[in-house]
Amino acid sequence: MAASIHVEVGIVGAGPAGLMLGWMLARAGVSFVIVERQSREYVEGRIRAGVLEQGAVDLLNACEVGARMQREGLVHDGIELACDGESLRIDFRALTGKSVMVYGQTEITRDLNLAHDSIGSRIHYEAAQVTLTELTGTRAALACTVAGEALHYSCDFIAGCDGFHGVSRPAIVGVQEYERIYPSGWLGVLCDTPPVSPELIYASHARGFALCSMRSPTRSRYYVQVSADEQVDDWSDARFWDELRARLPREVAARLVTGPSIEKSIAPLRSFVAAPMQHGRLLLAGDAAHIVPPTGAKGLNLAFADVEVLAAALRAALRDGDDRALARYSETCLKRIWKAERFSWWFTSVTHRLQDDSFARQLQRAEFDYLAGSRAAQTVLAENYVGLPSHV
Ligand code: RFL
Ligand code: PHB
Repeated sequence: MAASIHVEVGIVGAGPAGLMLGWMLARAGVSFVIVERQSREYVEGRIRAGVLEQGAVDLLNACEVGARMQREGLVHDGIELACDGESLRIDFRALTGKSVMVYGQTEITRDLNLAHDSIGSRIHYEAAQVTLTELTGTRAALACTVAGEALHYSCDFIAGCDGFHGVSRPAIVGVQEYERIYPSGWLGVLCDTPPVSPELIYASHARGFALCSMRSPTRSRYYVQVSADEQVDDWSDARFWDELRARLPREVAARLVTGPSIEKSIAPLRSFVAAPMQHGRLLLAGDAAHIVPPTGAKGLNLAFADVEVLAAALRAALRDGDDRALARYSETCLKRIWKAERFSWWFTSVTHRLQDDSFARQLQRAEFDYLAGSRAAQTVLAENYVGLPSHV
């Protein structure tokens, strides 16, 4: 067996959580390795998040990986809600003094990978048979196979940043899982056409939810709620555009510019939390520990919030010999996570067609009317959407 190499932190997964954690550790002078199951091209091409909270924007800037986001990202001061053809603008800036940034996850992973390239970080893409062992020993072991070669690392800590389907969470002994699966998914289309509106539109309709989003002034991202067992192949572009138009206010539908889709996929809707997020020398971060339905645009933001806490805690443990923040890691993160779970669940329930009963639809109508007439209700939505401060 090949000799094992010592690194202070072994990171499993090169999604936004793993890449950002590695970058923060590098800046703190902590040695690390990242092992990723997929290829770099695959990870950078995965179309997912589009909206960053101020906290995530601040983190990218503070870590000096925000320059392109500052140039190319779109600052949004509000969103539009639509219900059965009526519209209501939620003005984040007026209600909270904050805004959000539209900047794709693909761009963030690209920026982070380029930053890692510039310092020669050790990242193994296409790593197979990733295993974590000796998690409660004096050193944990991280092993994998890359291009047929077996690699062994001994680590002071392992960060499980390997998403919902990774190997890290199952390694936590006595983990408790809280879950809600919705009977729906989001069918998403990416298209090189100008966005239908300068701000995002979240539309609740008797036929189901729809979202108009974007990546740039010339690239749009649209979603329609579909049933969980729907197949992408059954959705031609024409069928998608017809369904989207049917769910949008008439004047919005009339100005929608359509074009050939450049990506089309279905994402399931799920709420999930694993607790605790740590076991011995293993700590989970991001989607490995929690999933939210995408309605609140919280997943990537939560992943960054975890990583910010984790990087500081690892640094304190490894550099100052102070384990206290690390011992409280799960407890610290779960407070924020549960608030984001609550908001994402609420926003999903009031905008999606989840039950086929007229009572549920009338409640959604009442939520919309209440929001339209109450600044307090709008502030609740706005302060959650832009991101709660870390101490709340
Ligand atoms: P990721 O991105 O899933 O990365 C995990 C990485 O681990 C790798 N991996 C392994 N590596 C080694 N060994 C193994 N055994 C492994 N198993 C897995 C995977 O290949 C992968 O590269 O998790 P991470 O880093 O925690 O990041 C989380 C975010 O990706 C996710 O929360 C967001 O995309 C969620 N999300 C959104 N979040 C936002 O904050 N704002 C948004 O606007 C937003 N929109 C969205 C979204 C997610 C969506 N989908 C498709 C679920 C919109 C959609 C449609
Ligand atoms: C996106 O642009 O992909 C997006 C925007 C807002 C959401 C979810 C996804 O709530």
